[in-house]
Amino acid sequence: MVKEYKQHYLPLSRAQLVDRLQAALSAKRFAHVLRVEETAVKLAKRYGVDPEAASVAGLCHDYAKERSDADFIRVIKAKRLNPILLDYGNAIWHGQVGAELVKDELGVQNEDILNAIRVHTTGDAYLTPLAQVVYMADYIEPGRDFPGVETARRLTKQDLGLGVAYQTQATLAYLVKKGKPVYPQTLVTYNAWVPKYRKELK
Ligand code: DGI
Ligand code: FE
Ligand code: FE
Repeated sequence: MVKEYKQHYLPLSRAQLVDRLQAALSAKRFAHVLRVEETAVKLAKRYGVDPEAASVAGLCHDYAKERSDADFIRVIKAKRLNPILLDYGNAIWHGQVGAELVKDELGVQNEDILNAIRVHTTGDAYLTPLAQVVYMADYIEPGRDFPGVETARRLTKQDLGLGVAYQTQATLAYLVKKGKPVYPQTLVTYNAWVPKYRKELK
């Protein structure tokens, strides 16, 4: 576990950051965020990523999840983010737009951390090792229970990129099955990661 931060990724101690998250989130989501942090730190140590960056990104990844649609729409317009975001909703906004709230309200400046938060739901063609760690920690944290989660945990331990490919394939299949709108970046992630790992995913 990361107890106190030695690096200044944000102007808060870990304890202060945890308090801010507790105030911003339901008890259930707050507990999820703590489990994602723990899982992200473990994966970070395994894969040579800075555990403090993994801690900050894991804690902050769902910071904005309970914000109103009006808050997100205001940020999309004020910061002139990609207007196609307006065709989506909270599922996409809490990461892509939520990263802006993490920067402005929590004071996180590190671009790798902000980007890992931005892409934690959709992925991207290129994902830094930290972004891969957060994407996978969110999916396999010990509170997750869905068909395939054990496979996801095993593959992620074996090869981080293979875990990314597994989650990306499963998420796209789920969205298609449910007839949900696919954010273009989610398709970009699929094309970049899934064919490359096709043989190991069988
Ligand atoms: O915020 P969490 O629930 O912890 O996890 P998350 O940020 O990975 O969100 C997962 C949800 O987001 C899951 O229900 C699938 C959905 N999602 C992922 N990609 C897309 C998407 N929803 C839509 N509509 N379009 C996408 O491209
Ligand atoms: Fe999320
Ligand atoms: Fe999450």
